[in-house]
Amino acid sequence: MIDLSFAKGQVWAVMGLGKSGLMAARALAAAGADVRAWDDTADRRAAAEAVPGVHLVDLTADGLEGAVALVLSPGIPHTHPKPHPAAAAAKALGVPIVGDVELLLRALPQGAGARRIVAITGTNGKSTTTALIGHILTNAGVAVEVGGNLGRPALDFNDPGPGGVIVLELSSYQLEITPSLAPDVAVWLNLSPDHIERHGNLAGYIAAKRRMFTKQSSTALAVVGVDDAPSESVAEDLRQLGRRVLEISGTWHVVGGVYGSNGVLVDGRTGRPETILELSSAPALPGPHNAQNAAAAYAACIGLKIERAAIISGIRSFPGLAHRQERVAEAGPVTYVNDSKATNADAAARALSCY
Ligand code: UMA
Repeated sequence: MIDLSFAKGQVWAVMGLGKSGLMAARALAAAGADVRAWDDTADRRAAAEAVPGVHLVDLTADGLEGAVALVLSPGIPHTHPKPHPAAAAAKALGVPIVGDVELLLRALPQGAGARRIVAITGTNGKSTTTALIGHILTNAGVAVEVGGNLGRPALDFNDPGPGGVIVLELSSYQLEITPSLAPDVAVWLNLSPDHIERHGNLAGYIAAKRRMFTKQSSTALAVVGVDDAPSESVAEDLRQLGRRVLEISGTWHVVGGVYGSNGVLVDGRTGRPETILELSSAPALPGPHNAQNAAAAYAACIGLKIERAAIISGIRSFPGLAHRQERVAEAGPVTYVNDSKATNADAAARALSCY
């Protein structure tokens, strides 16, 4: 669990007691904060009641007075389709709304010995790319913590220590409530319409995702997939701002970038494209969308100065994710594949296109 001792003696409010909220309440209470927590579901409140130092207070009424911030679970709306009553109350009182990842970032040491942050977003492929980067780094002997939207809440991490890396999958919901985010390597995979009900329209969804880059320094690296028009605009805008951009693709040759094309992963950064590996040697990464994921992971790890040989061996030995292109059985000529982690039609289409 992350040490949140900066919050000792302060009043913090936590709305939503699912995976991320319950962990936030636990971590704040363990640090000696006065934690006021609430969930609209009685079962979830009961789970929190057992945690020493966590007080159940209805945050939709007057429980927010004096709170440093409201830690809102990512699945709870604060703008569209309409703000949850606790979020509306926080806005009325001027109490900032943050997410659990914000608490993680505030807890980590800054300056010399700062932990390196790799953040991954995009409509599809985030979980695979996050897990793949984590696997490559572990394989290369780097101390690493992996999670976020992938499933393991950020405050469940252990501090990887100086030189360690934190790899975070971030959804548009999380990006909206993580104002301190300034990743050393930011990975943007792709963009297609999703979660429109939560962001009002496509522009709102894109704006939430773009928060990935808002506070990145000019020395940090932005890895951007350019296989769709909105993502190409992101790369162009970042270049105009003077940011370090490394373009990636799963389908076509990107001049100066990293790409998977015709079954091979190619590093074209020097202008003289070099073949990195045959993608068939990475059995857990079939199809063009996984070529993009492999290109993104390669580019991110190059940005972290990992040896190329270690990256290649990590891509090859990646075991894949459960429920994502997972071969579960073969019966005669029929192979059964579990891809139930696909959360939208586009993701399911990408998976089917491999066969
Ligand atoms: N709740 C209320 N009132 C409401 C709505 C919800 O009290 O009006 C309560 C529920 O009763 C529940 C809690 O809030 O107890 C749920 O909060 P949550 O939906 O934020 O879920 P968590 O369990 O905290 O899981 C969250 C992420 N969920 C969402 O973003 C919806 C998980 O991503 C993430 O793995 C987890 O934190 C750990 O970081 C899941 C997801 O579906 C996988 N993400 C979306 C996606 O990938 O498309 C964005």
